[in-house]
Amino acid sequence: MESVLAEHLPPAHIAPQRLHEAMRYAVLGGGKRVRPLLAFAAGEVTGAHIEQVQHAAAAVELIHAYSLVHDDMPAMDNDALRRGKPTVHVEFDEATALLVGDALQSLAFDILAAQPLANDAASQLKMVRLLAQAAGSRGMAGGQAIDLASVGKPLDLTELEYMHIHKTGALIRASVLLGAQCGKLADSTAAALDHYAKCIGLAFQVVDDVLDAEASTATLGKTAGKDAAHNKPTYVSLLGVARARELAQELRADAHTALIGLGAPAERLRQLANFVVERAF
Ligand code: GRG
Repeated sequence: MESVLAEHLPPAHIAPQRLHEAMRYAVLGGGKRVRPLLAFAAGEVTGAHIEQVQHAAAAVELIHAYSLVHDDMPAMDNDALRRGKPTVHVEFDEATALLVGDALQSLAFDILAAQPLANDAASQLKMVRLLAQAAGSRGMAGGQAIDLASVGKPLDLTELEYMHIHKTGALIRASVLLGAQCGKLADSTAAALDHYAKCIGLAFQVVDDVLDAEASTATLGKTAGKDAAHNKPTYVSLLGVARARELAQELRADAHTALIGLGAPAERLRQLANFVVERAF
């Protein structure tokens, strides 16, 4: 994944050098790469070629990287540390960070349009639209808008879940479905993968909330304890750490159940559900 991303990103010596340098800084050398791993694992279920999945995986990771760059900016979360490094607007400047996000998003769609990912043009167009919808106002960007509007407000569990299904879940779902769509995807498999993705998308966020409350800044590579400091509604603030951990386990069990009919090729998806719940960073 690292080499695929490095190849897709414009070289830092090509103009505009500072923007290209900042794009590479934002994407390379950090991050768990959970979304690409999900795409590769889902591709194994549908017999997709890795040479195709790698481009879909890169596109999703670029959208994710853009969202982190923008989320860290002063107008949003205003954070100075990401992936163990100064955030892009701190290392470069705010205007550059804004452009980095814009350019990473464009590059993601360039890749989806340019690389041969599916067996026919109509399927590939469907993939472009899937990512566009996952990233847009009815997906990740919309979830972020709800998040920004909810600071200091007492959300209930249903409202919290709605926000996270969009903010974090939409892109995780797109990672799984895009990887799967690089192969032959039957409707019944798509439904099972969709359910799996929804469960681990929520589990990912529940664990993120627990880690924000319990892990250290050094372990996370980003500022810990921000949710409580900003009076943000989270699974931990609503349920407490112990119940939030239980909920993550329940979501993992649901995710595993969704995979039962898919047999051995879904083993890596099973393992990734474990990773999402057991991760310490
Ligand atoms: C700016 C449109 C826009 C959206 C931002 C993703 C996001 C929406 C905000 C990030 C803030 C945040 C902490 C979200 C919670 C879960 C999450 C997405 C964490 C970061 O993802 P990881 O843990 O990060 O996969 P790495 O660095 O490992 O890739």
